Amino acid sequence: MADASAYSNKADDVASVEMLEKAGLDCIETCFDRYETQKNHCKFGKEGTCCKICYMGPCRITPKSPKGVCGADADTIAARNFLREVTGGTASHSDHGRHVALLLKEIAHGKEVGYEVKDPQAVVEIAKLYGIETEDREMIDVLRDLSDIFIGDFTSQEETIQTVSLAPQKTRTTWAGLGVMPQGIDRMCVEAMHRTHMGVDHDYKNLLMHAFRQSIANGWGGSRIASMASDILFGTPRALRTEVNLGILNEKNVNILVHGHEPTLSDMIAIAVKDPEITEYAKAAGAEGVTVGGICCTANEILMRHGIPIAGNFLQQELALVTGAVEMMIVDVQCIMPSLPVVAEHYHTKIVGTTEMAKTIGAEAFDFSEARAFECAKELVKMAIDNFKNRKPDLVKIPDKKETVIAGFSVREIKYMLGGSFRASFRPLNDAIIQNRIKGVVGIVGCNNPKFKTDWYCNELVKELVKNNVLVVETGCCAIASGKDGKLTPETALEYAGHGLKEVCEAVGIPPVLHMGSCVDNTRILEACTEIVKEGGLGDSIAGLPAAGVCPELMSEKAVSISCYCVATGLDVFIGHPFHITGAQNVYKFLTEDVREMFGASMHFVEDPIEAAKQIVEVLDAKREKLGINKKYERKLLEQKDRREVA
Ligand code: SF4
Ligand code: MSK
Repeated sequence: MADASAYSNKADDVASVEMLEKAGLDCIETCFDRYETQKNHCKFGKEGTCCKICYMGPCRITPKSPKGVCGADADTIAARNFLREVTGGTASHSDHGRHVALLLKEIAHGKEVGYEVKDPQAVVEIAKLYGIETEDREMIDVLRDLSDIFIGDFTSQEETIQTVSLAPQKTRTTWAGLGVMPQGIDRMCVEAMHRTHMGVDHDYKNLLMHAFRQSIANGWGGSRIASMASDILFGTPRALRTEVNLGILNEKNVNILVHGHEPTLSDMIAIAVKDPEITEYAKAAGAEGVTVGGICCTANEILMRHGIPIAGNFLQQELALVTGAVEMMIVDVQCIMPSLPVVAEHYHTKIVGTTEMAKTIGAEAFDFSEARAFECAKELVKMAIDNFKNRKPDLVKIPDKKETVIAGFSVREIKYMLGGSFRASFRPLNDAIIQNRIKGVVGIVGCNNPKFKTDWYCNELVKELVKNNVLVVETGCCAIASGKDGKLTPETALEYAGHGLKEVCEAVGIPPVLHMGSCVDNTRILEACTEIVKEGGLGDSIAGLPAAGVCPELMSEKAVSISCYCVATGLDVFIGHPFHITGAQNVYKFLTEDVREMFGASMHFVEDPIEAAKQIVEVLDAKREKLGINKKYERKLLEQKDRREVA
């Protein structure tokens, strides 16, 4: 018999706990069980002092053997390992961006690709950022120039990538002075692999500076391109209301989950399920309809643009299958656990892989053709409906737990919410920060990790920050965590908010925690910071803003790259547990202290969320002090006239 109390230590939301109990009863092994068998982690791996990049090794650093066979010490080894992690993150985000950019390029060149531009206004707005002429030109011609720039940023050999020009001037001057302006994204990744090959770059500082340079090519390159190209293709998100958690699954419907990161197919699935033919097909199969839900960042992508509900975040991917009510899980790239087909086998769920480069043993491979995207999407939905008859009713249990969320906060939408359609701007936010109604802005991003009670760190931190009048912006699995915790609606979240933040959010009509998208969309946070700088009154660089980043439950290499580009941009980053660098004193000191001299920010590893909140508030206060705006906020009841000014 399952021990319920043991499971309640694993996750902060009751739906996950309920499914963990069911998994126990169904004899299903999940990542939570596997973590128990793996948790005595190898000391050398954890501390970053194991090297296996050549066949004289593997070498491990100990007090008795402080050097590898080649003579590399702990700092060289940990820095090389760290740079390779950053490379994994940069490559993943950027390859995602390349995929969408290539699709745009094909559209711009008149090819039949099964997609069209959903947001022509975004083409013009973004083209202007790059200085592309837009007056009296056809949108398609502008798009051709823009997509050439996007693709050029991947392949450029000697020129600095053009997307970096979207960063504030002072930030770019800092980078140029430090020699970390990135050339082509592909080159940055290849160079990292070369530098970390046996016998090349041995200076930990030189290696780590390349990690920052390459991460800039991610945040201010590949990821930024991914978000912009996706907005053009699939539409720039607008605020919308939907639901989150496993309770979005419907026992009477055919349930389809989309999981991964790339929106190309999932966006089409969201459209296909609305086709009346699909509804009829589902009814003929004995279901009342079709429910599409998302897991991880594919979920965030289609939530932001279609209001498709989210079933769960990273650590809920197996648990969603344990409901026994999922007919099909369609997976693309990143954060897909190879265990899914094994879990699915116990139920009736089909796991379908749709990407040639990402295959999982036991998953059905579906040949997704972008040129026939809509037909493919319909075909997949019909396959899921056909599987409805195989559902095992005695294995079905859907937790009765879901929360309402408001999401869709692109930068354009935030501007609109703050100022309305005629004077959309960040001015009201800047003023609220200057007046100390809002202490600052903190981005909480990233994953879940079974090393933590799922979502707990994020949820505690959010409450504490909001209480301290900090406006929180979120992406990725943390945004899903806050949604499950009821923090993405003004109604529930504002009860935790400090007076100043509450007043502003009430006047504007937004929650104090804004969902800005998937993990690749962290660049929307950089974009928002740039807008704040441009708006004026808060200094001339992102490093000077009362703003910071947090990655509570670091899991993926992408989060390591994200942390680097945030620090390089001047945002202090708080991480819930250390990177694999603790065995290398100089590397640790470089990332947590020395970089502050260069970028005006550093990394902080803080394992307790309340302590993290305290330190974050100190960082925000210090930045406010420097800006000369750290005056006490005097609370006064707002008259109608004042409310209009805030809004
Ligand atoms: Fe060992 Fe040096 Fe080879 Fe690494 S590069 S495995 S430290 S000999
Ligand atoms: S899905 S990278 S667990 S945020 Fe983007 Fe979530 Fe992290 Fe994957």
